[in-house]
Amino acid sequence: MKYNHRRIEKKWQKEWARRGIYKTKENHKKPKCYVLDMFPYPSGEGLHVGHPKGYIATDIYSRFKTMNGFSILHPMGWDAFGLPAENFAIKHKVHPRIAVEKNIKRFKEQLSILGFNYDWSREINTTDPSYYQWTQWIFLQLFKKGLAYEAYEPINWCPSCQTGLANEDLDGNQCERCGTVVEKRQMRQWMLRITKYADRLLKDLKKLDWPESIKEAQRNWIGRSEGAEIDFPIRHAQFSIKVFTTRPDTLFGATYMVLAPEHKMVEKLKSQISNIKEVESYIKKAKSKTELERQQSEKDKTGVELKGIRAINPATKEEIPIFIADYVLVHYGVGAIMAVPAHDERDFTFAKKFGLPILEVIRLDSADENSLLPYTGDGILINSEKFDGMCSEDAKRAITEFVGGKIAVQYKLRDWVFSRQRYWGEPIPLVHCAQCGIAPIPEKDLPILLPEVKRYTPTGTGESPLAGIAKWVHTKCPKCKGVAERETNTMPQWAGSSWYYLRYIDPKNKKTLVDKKKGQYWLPVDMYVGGAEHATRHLIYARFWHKFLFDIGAAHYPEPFKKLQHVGLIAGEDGQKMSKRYGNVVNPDDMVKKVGADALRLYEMFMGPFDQSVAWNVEGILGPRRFLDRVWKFAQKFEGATSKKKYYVSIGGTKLITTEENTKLVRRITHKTIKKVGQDINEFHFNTAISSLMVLLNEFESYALSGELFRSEFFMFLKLLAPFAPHLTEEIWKNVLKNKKSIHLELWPTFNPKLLEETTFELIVQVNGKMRDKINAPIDISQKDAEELTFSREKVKNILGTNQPRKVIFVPRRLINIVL
Ligand code: ANZ
Ligand code: ZN
Repeated sequence: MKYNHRRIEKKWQKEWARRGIYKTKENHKKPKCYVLDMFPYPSGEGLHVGHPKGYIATDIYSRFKTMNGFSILHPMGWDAFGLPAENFAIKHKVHPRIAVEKNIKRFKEQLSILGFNYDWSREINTTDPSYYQWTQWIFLQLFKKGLAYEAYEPINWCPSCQTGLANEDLDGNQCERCGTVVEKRQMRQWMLRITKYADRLLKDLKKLDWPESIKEAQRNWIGRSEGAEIDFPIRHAQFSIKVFTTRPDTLFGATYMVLAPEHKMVEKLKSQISNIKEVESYIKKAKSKTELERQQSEKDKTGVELKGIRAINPATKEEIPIFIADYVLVHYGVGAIMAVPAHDERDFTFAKKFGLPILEVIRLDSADENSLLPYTGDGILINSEKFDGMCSEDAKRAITEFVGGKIAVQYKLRDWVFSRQRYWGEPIPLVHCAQCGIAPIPEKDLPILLPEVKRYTPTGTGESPLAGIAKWVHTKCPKCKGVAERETNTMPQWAGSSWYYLRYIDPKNKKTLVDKKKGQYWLPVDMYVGGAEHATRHLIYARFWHKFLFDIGAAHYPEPFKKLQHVGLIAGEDGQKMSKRYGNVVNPDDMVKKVGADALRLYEMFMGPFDQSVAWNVEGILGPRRFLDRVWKFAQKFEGATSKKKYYVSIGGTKLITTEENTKLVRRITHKTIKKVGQDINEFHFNTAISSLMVLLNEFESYALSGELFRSEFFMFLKLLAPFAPHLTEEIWKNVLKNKKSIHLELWPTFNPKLLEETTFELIVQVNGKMRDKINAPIDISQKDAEELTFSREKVKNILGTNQPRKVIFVPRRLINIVL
């Protein structure tokens, strides 16, 4: 019989679903393993072969864990609110709800043909009211704790998507969704106080088993700096201007001061600034630049002096000039700096351009006369009066104290701009009442349903389309029962994905977000797999929400995702990103039809190291397919073989001394493979796991083998292959080997450590010192047996021809050299 993947795969998928073998078994006595994929947003284009790579990995991993006796939670769902779904709907002129329904259906079909072990009874959809009811509930809790607040600061505005965006939604200065350069726009918005969690988000990274690169990205995004705030008095004035510095040890070298153009002191000192026209025109120009442009204007530093006013360096008591310059950002630190041109790159360039004094106060070695400026490292103080000779470390504290400054910590992380002026999102559950101000909707009235509308395209006025639905907007205030208006902004696409993994634990619970006992059992997620592009977006937001939910007792572990693995992309055959735009998309459905889901799964895991990107290769997939054909063919030898009957397997391979020896040898390799494949799956080294399975099959095929012994080795092999090729192995397991239970409910084979000890070695065969052959030989083989083995090899016979060896040199456990 031929290996007919179409027949086999459909059949088992149906059978598994009918028997519910992948339904989560929540046995609290067993160890648990929560395996999670970053859930997809169901785009209209469907899946290409790159998308399932991570899903194949979690499928293999969770099957492996199941076979190792764990209770497994391996769910799937849809992240369906937000801009991508809405932009798709607008482009194709269908209501987002309809588009999302249709796309989910298509995605689910595509996933189902790959034979995944998802427990679909736990499927969630972020746009389902029974789900977003709880997203709204979380918002209410944030609001009640003062962590959600209204603000009017200028925020990022995408003129194409026509909505406000968070810093995390940008790629540099562009909208991450559509690539348009964002503008700053002052508007009312809802913010979440993520900065309150900055320190914990940073500290707890230590607890996580994540790739170092992702932890580092989060550290940089949070951007903690320790330094000091120091007051610089203003000459002839009653007040001073505060600066934030990480280098108080350089204070004696502060030869001027720089304020952000937006700094409120400029307005306050206006009457004393003699060149106010020039100053104001500079401010106007600076405001039109994006933050990124301002930070990047590295080479050409611009600025204007505030003529007529001067500050006093609190250490030297000398008067110094004050500038405004756009390289100082208003929202970082306190929006003002002391400039130390001798020890800061930016200040150095600026001072050179404006001819300002450069005073060296730090040297690496106080004896070194010609150090190159700017020197930005720590060192020994000079030109700093009584602090001369002190090291930077000590001087930081001493000088801060000396001038009455205070230790301060700054973060780059900004509060999260949480409102969108778009239709397709969770309504924010608040009302605006003339009497009571902002009033939260009572929990019992959740969910606040997203109303059906005819027009859902953005208004462009800065208002959400919901603002146009008078019937929906006008409501009663829950506090005073008077007339009130609903909040019309919606939540960003990140809302639903910031807590979805919690809901899978208890998806149908109507009373609470997640039952406490269940939460305690399943949390944290043990293995989370997804793209690295989420490093400073989803993965920061979800950690923030999780910590908040933990604080209010709604989640049951301080961190959501204990271990994280990132997936390397699969590129098109041309090496470019796989996309309709480049016409290089490979469709998984076609591949499954052609070579089968098992071969596709195997290929994607075999292509290269899991976390690296690789290009698709049409030929490449045939290798794994041929491997499966060989497994199939080999299995046929067992047709009808019962456990009692002795039988003999040989594909005409080398007969190594005796059949018993052969079998022992193969048995040992099998146990080695058990160890290796287990380790590899645990570490997500799927490619090497597969290659050891391929090697093992080669061994099976190339030795004459016999007896009971071998039958159990082949069983083990199949179990090792089962997570990778679930359909083929199940077919052989049940229909060829006549087992009753599904192979996927079997226990993972254990290896016998004794068998791992080497009993053979690779005997190198040389003729006149040149390597000609390699033979697997028993470790204690005698010279006589080794010679016999060597001279019986075809290769060796051909080389020797009629020549008689002059001498044979044998090095035990190494080589045999035939000298002619
Ligand atoms: C004096 C000084 C001397 C500085 C020196 C550095 C080196 P991080 O590490 O990124 O926190 N700074 C402070 N506020 C700023 C703002 N709003 N815009 C631009 N730059 C600002 O950097 C902290 C340093 O960046 C601070 O320490 C300050 O310059 C500058 F040899 O103060 B420093
Ligand atoms: Zn946009």
